[in-house]
Amino acid sequence: MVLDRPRQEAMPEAWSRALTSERSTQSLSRRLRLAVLSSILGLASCDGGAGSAPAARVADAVFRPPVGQSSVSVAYMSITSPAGDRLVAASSPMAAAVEMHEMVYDGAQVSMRRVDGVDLPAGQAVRFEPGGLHLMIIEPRTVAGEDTFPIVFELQSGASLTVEFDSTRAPERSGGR
Ligand SMILES: [Cu+2]
Repeated sequence: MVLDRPRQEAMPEAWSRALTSERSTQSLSRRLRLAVLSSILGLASCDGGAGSAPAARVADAVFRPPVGQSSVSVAYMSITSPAGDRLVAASSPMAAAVEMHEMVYDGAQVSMRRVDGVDLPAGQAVRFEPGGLHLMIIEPRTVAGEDTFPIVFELQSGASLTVEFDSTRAPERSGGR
């Protein structure tokens, strides 16, 4: 997990500016939200280069190790893009492939299928979670002692985003994909 320290140090200044501002309370709340947002953004590392704003914010990034002999595992997250964008690809240096899947409910039948991309409406959290959208990791190479698993996302805007998923949780038991 990469912490963006300059961003975090900028927080108190943003707060004091917000608190001394003579503008409307709407402006105040917007400034406060920006200050809180900037502290959260530090949780996801980004390939966008030093100083540029991350293309999207990722929270609750959890990688579930494969169960038993399975060569496939699953990962979940919540992703929010400040501007309208679209996830168009996912990969990992530690896996043969990463696919975006959705669950399909047809009467009593439940199956999953691969999707080409996932829309990210501006400012709206899109959740990858059990029973819905999820990330399917094909042939993950997990390393003993490592507590994160990297997944790289490509966005339609051209940005790419590297997220370290927490891999310390227990394997998914069954049916959650
Ligand atoms: Cu799947």
